[in-house]
Amino acid sequence: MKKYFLDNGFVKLDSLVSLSEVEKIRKLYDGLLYDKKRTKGLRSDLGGVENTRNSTEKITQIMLPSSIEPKLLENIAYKRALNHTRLLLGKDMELDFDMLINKAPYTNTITPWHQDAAYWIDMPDKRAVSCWIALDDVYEDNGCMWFVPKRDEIIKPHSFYSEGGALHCTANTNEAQSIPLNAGGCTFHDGFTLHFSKGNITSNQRRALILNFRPKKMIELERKQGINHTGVRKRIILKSCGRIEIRL
Ligand SMILES: O=C(O)CCC(=O)C(=O)O
Repeated sequence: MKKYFLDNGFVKLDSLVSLSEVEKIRKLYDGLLYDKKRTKGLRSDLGGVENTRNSTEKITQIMLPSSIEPKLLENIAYKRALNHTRLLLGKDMELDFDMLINKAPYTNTITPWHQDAAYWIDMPDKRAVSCWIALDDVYEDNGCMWFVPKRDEIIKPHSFYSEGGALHCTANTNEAQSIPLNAGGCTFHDGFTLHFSKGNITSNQRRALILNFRPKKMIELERKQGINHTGVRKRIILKSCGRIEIRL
């Protein structure tokens, strides 16, 4: 797994947790998904503000769900994802933040091609792992993850795909691979890996819990700069290379 991850920038694990653990997460997850009050300030639509205005969320993102529902942290998924991450990138890796991303039924809204590092501040130690855990069976038609096997550690110029929504970049995606998973399976990807998902054209939710890990020292550095991943877009810096950096 480690060699595959280091060579390609992503790797899949067919089963991170059992269905009974998935069921426990789903209960807490749905409690947050359907509660706009408790999630206020941490919730947005990656499909863009246009959807929020119409009150139909297409891609619901809830940052730091475990800060509202600490029981999530007790789930074995967090421990197992951390253990795998440490095997992939080192013993100093820690949980930086978690988030929920849900694609509601028939919303058919893509998560555009992007690299996660485009959302983050530039850090001297660039190691990072996102563990994307499927809480439903996922496949192309409901929005499973796609990855382009990685060749380098360059961040491409990113811009907003839709007003107030997700970032995107243009890239050669000829070699992209879709990664269907059963509920309880997961993928791990690093901050430079290009990824995307199609819209959900099915009658069910596509629920994912995402755990982001980075070196302990880099988390301390972020916090010193006031970055705690609440999703509040505090500052937008246009870098000379054209890259947009959004502090989340
Ligand atoms: O769930 C999705 O559609 C996108 C997830 C993603 O971009 C991420 O986990 O970095």
